[in-house]
Amino acid sequence: MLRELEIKNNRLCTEKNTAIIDWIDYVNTSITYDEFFSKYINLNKPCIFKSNITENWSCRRQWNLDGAPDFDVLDILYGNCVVPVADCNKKYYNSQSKDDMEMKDYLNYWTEYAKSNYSDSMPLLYLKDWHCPKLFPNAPMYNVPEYFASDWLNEYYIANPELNDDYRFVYMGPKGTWTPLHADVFGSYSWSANIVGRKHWLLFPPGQEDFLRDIHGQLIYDATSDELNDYTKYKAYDKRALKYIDVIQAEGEIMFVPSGWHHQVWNLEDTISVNHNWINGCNILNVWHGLKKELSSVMKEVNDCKDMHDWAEQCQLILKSTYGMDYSLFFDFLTFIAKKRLNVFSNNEEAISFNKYKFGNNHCTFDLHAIKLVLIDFITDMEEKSIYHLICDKNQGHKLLNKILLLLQSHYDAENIST
Ligand SMILES: O=C(O)CCC(=O)C(=O)O
Ligand SMILES: [Fe+2]
Repeated sequence: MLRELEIKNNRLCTEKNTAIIDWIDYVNTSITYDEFFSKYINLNKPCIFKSNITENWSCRRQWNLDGAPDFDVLDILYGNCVVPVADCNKKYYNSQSKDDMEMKDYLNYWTEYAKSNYSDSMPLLYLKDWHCPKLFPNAPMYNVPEYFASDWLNEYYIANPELNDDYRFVYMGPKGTWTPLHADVFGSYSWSANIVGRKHWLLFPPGQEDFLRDIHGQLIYDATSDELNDYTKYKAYDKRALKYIDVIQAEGEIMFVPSGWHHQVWNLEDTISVNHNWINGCNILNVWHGLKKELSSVMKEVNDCKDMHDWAEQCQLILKSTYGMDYSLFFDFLTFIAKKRLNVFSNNEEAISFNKYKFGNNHCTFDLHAIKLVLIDFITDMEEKSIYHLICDKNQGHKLLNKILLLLQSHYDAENIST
């Protein structure tokens, strides 16, 4: 039985409140879907869900033995998997150096490291961005809470398994492992649930990261580093003016990280978390603006080769390899979500998420409205850059936009008649 998720207001609020907030709300499961959608997702404000939200997740019993990771169970379940592991003491560009490892070797390292009392002489290894839920689709270890169900990114990848990707991850690491300052991929949101242990978060409202850039515009790697006090390098840094949230997330709690908020995270003890990155109608414009900006800077970078016959294609290849997304993928993604929502009205189909939820008509209209706004600017940008025909075979961009416009118009007409 699918649970219907509906929102009251079907138009996107593009006027986000720009007041800088430096506190965080705690919410619990008595908040309705609509309330969470309008107060936190749409206004792009962080919050923490109290721990009862995860109390029925099977991984909270399976992976957790009296508040510590159950290494024997993890070894039995996942020992033979190859997992991505970062070395927290090795900086690689503005991130950590990463390698693959067998899970059993990682677990051996972890138990040895704990036995050594977290000795500085051993490496500090953090298993992160592991696509565990994709690898074990038939052994669901958690339920995606309804609040995070409007997740176009995972809806797209779960429905297209041939693409072999998604944004559902497990993180695990000993006390002291950490993630340097960053904002999430493509301007997505994230939610992160602690299955074992606690995390310390610093969250910076959008714009505050500019105080943490050096004179070349490069973001500092560690927001707590003394280097920030070097005025010749970090001219914009002003300790007293900087606004941020400093909070500890307890076991079982879920952190909602809004789009474009920079953050830095430490595991305060041996910790395991589940984390999704997600995109929906409230942040798709941010995602689009990020992609557009990135292509413009790629084009600028390789401007001296502009005479090459396949210059535009090469720019897309660079964009895909450095940013993880190019215009064709973005267009395919938008088309997929738009068609799912259009089919609700034209074919009486259901728009389903995580096999558990379906979106109500207002929600689908809201989604289509957001896609319309993006598509108009996307098509203009492609036409200006003379790449429309490269990305949109058979005029698909305009055709999709027309379908959306027709549907929305018929809706608004119906609304006006009934009011
Ligand atoms: O838990 C971590 O180490 C990083 C989590 C994170 O960056 C996120 O959830 O967006
Ligand atoms: Fe993140």
